[in-house]
Amino acid sequence: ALIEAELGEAIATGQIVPHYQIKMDVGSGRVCGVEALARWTHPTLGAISTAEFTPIAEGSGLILSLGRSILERACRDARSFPEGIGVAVNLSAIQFMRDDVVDAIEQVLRATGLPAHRLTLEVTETLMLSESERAIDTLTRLRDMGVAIALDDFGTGYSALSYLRQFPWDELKIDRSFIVEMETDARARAIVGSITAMAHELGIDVTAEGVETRGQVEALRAVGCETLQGYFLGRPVAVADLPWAMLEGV
Ligand code: G
Ligand code: G
Ligand code: MN
Ligand code: NA
Repeated sequence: ALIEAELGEAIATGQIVPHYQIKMDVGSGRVCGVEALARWTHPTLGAISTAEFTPIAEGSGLILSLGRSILERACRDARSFPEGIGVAVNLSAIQFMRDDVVDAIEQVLRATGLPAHRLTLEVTETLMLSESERAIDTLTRLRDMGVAIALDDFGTGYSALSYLRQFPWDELKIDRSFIVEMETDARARAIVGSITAMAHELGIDVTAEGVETRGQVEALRAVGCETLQGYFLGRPVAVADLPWAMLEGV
């Protein structure tokens, strides 16, 4: 109850800001992008879990101002990132289904001066469950603007292969639940390898999420997955703490 009451003010006063988790290119060991993840530091309660307040934001409509604030800050921060490094921002289905979503994103890009090609929007397949034609139309307009579109949490939910056929995703993010089993389960390795091969065949980049061990890095390298994200590479950190140097020995 406290959270709900304070969420609006927290958004307005900048208590909730994006932190960033790096993504690494497995071939070169270089940072190749970052994902923005909302973090709330409450003045007296300290850190409040994103998994806790995001559903409340979605249930109360505050997700619109929260989403806008995170997107704006992420685009502004990204202007100071090294050449070629873009930022990925999660877009909730509620934000996405607004009539003005394309205009709103265009406006943020204009206001912050971030070139569209340095922004990736991460969406989940829940968008496609209802009104999929409208969803595809919106995704197409965003992509035509130059924004990259990633399908997040792939492998959870229904993951109908038709989603891969219906839209030219730029990136597919394989859910952590598959990655965590890769060292011990040949079936998980086969699934991740097959998803990766299929995505590449379709011209889609693949990111493995939730990489926590060196063994997982090796297993992902072996199946040809080129981009890794997870605690093994780095936890989400404040913008000032982002490590841009090449990751040694990964
Ligand atoms: O980073 P973390 O585990 O705390 O995130 C929990 C969930 O909240 C994840 O599903 C993540 O995608 C989502 N999330 C984090 N930041 C944002 C955001 O800025 N916007 C939206 N819509 N979801 C976010
Ligand atoms: O839903 P989405 O994929 O956007 O959310 C990513 C979530 O996963 C964030 O909450 C982020 O903090 C979390 N995360 C990132 N890397 C790891 C990891 O290596 N292990 C675990 N358990 N969670 C991770
Ligand atoms: Mn995500
Ligand atoms: Na994800």
